[in-house]
Amino acid sequence: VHTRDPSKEPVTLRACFEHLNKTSRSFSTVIQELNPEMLVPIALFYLVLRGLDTIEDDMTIPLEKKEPLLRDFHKHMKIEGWTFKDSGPNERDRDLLVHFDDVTAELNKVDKKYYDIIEDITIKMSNGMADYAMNSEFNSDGIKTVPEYEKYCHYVAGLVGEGLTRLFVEGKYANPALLERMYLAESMGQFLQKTNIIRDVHEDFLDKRRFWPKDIWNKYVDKWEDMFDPRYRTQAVHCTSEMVLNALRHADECLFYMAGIREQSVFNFVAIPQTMAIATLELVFQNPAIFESHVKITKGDACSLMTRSTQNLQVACNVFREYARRIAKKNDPRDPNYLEISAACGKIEQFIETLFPSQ
Ligand code: PS7
Ligand code: MN
Ligand code: MN
Ligand code: MN
Ligand code: MN
Ligand code: MN
Repeated sequence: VHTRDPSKEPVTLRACFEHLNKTSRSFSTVIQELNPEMLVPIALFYLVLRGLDTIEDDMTIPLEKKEPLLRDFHKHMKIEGWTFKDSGPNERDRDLLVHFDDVTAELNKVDKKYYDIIEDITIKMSNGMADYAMNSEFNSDGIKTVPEYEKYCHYVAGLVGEGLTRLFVEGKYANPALLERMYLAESMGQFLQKTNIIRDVHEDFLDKRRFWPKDIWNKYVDKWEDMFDPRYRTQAVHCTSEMVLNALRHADECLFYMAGIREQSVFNFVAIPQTMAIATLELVFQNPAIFESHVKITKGDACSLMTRSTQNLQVACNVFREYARRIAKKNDPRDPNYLEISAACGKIEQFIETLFPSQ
């Protein structure tokens, strides 16, 4: 459809797309399929936030350095030639920060109406990340309550949803009514972030990081380490059910949000990560493997989800319904969350029925 012509691009923009490919996550592909108007602003928005997240995730940067680095990131990204070379050697996207001058050079060319949105979200996210980094340092208990957990997800993902929505509306690719219902964009981000936090539980444990709120896991085990002890597998799986239940509650608002998208490439960009997320929730549900390894949906499933997320809302809804049914089928009456999971799956199906009545 829309194809870039790298030979006509400035070297710094070409470099930005190479950085995007090297981050090699699900997003880089869907971003590059975006329409020409949204392509560069959203690619740069991604690289800015990826750079910010690389600093947030880096446990080798002492907090007294990390805090100002995060809080001043919106100033750094304005400075032509700014780079950061002190990421830990094992940081996955270290190279992006070493060559961040490619990003700053291109950001300075972005239309002001888009730049201001990127800047505003960067300021809010970086301060939120800094607050949490400070808190986990001084309060070894980390995230305690569900509202605290959701506030963290707001900073690192809900705000991305807000920024993207403002960009889409500015470009006339989404219904402006979404601006008056920003909680829908928030749900889009929460759904992705919560799924990521559930799936990455073991990897984050090895990194000595915990995002699951104590008020949830402490109902099942006394100490966080017990979640990874094979003797407590049943409790850990039941705890996962409560986390999955909490995430599933966003599903209907995600579908409602997607109804507000007015252009195919933007629809694909928002829908693919969401269908991947519900498939991932189904994969982690009742699955003890998440406590010892990195689980991932298969290439085949990912492929079929891609196809089914790039048709229209009705097809995407069918994907949601299918996975909601699979979750309901796997649901175990011995699980303390059984009734609520069952109700949540039913609610998703009902919501889809109101959007697209059968017969
Ligand atoms: C600007 C496309 C579409 C309305 C880098 C996209 C980490 C789960 O933690 O690498 O490294 O394991 O898999 C994306 C809403 C955010 C939320 C967030 C910027 C959707 C930095 C993304 C993405 C809102 C904070 C995946 C939530 O990272 O995780 C652009 C609408 C970045 C979105 C982080 C995580 C994304 C995430 P990790 P990943
Ligand atoms: Mn992070
Ligand atoms: Mn990360
Ligand atoms: Mn993660
Ligand atoms: Mn991971
Ligand atoms: Mn990690």
